[in-house]
Amino acid sequence: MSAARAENLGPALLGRLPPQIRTPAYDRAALQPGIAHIGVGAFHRCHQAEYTDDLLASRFDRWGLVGINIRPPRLAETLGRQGGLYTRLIRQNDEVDARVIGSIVRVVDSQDSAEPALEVLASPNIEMVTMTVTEKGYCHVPSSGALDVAHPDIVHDLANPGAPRSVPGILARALELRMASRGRPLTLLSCDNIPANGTILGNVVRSLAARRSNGLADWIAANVAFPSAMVDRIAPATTEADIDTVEARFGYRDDAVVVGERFRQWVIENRFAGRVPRWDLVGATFVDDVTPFEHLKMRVLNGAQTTLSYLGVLGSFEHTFEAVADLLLATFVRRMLTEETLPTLMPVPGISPPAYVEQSLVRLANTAIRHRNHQIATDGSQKIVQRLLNPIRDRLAKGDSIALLSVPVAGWMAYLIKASARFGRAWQVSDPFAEKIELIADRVGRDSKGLVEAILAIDAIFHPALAADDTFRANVTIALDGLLSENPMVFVRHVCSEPIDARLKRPA
Ligand code: CS2
Repeated sequence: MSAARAENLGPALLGRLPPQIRTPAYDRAALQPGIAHIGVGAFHRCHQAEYTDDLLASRFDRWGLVGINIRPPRLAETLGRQGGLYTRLIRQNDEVDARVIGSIVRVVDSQDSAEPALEVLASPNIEMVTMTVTEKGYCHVPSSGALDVAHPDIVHDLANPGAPRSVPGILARALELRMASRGRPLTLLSCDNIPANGTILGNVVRSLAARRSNGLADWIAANVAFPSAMVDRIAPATTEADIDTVEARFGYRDDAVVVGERFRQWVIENRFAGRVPRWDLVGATFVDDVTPFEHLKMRVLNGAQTTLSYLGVLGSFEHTFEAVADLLLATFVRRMLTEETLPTLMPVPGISPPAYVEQSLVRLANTAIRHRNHQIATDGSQKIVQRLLNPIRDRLAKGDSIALLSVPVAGWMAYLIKASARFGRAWQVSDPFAEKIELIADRVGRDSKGLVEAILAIDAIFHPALAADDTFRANVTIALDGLLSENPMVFVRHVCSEPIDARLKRPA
């Protein structure tokens, strides 16, 4: 026998929620769709949708959100049942702050065909399209930023431009429909952690448009903006336990709960086409150049997360907060960021980088944010360029040491190698290059030099000039050897007490 199910969150429940739960402070019935968002996952619900909710509360305008999911999970029914409402929990160690967000007007599922997505994106009332489609959603070559024309979805979309599957294909088709209907200008705003995300998004969409002979490329040049943006808030995938927490604490059921930390940041390049939601009035910053903010965030916060995820899995830690609570891993990450990453950063208006490092480490230590190392380790091939390899290239150009930054690069390799059959399938992985690395591991076996040589030859990830750099190869080889050893943490301890390149320089 199961207990009676608690009432589901929905408009009818809004007036009866416990008083500590903040609810939308505007007339939701008057809300009109103005923004479309692709990829309504935990991060979007915790970030852009909250900023938009703030904006609607402070200055009601035409900026309701229509969510589009083109990949699993299906969400239209779950959120539809709740009238678009969901609970956003901020959790900071013991503190819990609950708020119901109302900015999402509706969600459409477009996993089986692009039609529902295209209908929304081409509709005249949409003037802003934001997206969180993960790094690999852009179908670009990570090392160059160019459209990956060999990507199966892009091959498909080039042959079937009217029925696209990829994000670039869907956007190009939507713009074509808008051109045909003489639609309004549109801003396409990437909110993913890829370098110069607006530039890459512009590249991949324009590359497809340039292959059409109907003037689409010219129409895009005159009517579409692709600003870059830096987004930040740690918001892991929602778990059953999060849903249960809401039910236990507040007495209602919400199948679309999201949990995030208190910190949030959104820096957007001031380059728009048409009208813009004034997110700058509610905490976002509009700037001329996002680059310094982006480097700071991806190299420090994301770089630390990625490092802790690989070293964390290798050291048997389940979540980030557990990995960073380990004195050895915390020492390693702090030293890596301070000694090697910080000197690669450009001045960031209003932010002290050393203070940002400390603040990031405190954020990662938040015990109420249960961010699984395996979640962060996912798709590492799409993340290491901006988080680790770009700062490494900057340092190599100046002849600076890369002993510490090479360790998480080898960590990514070790993570995939240890998941291969030849190495005993230590865990399950998800990365577009997992299969390639499994083949390499099977062929090469336990020979770190051979493994590094073969993996660095993957030029979609490693720029050929970087792959050919002797210092880089030597550092990564030593690190991989240590991380594949019986006790990888002994190796990390060793690196902390004696940087790898000190050993490289020592006479044999
Ligand atoms: C994480 C990010 O999964 C990951 O790759 O590093 O989702 C990270 O939590 C966000 O970028 C924080 O803003």
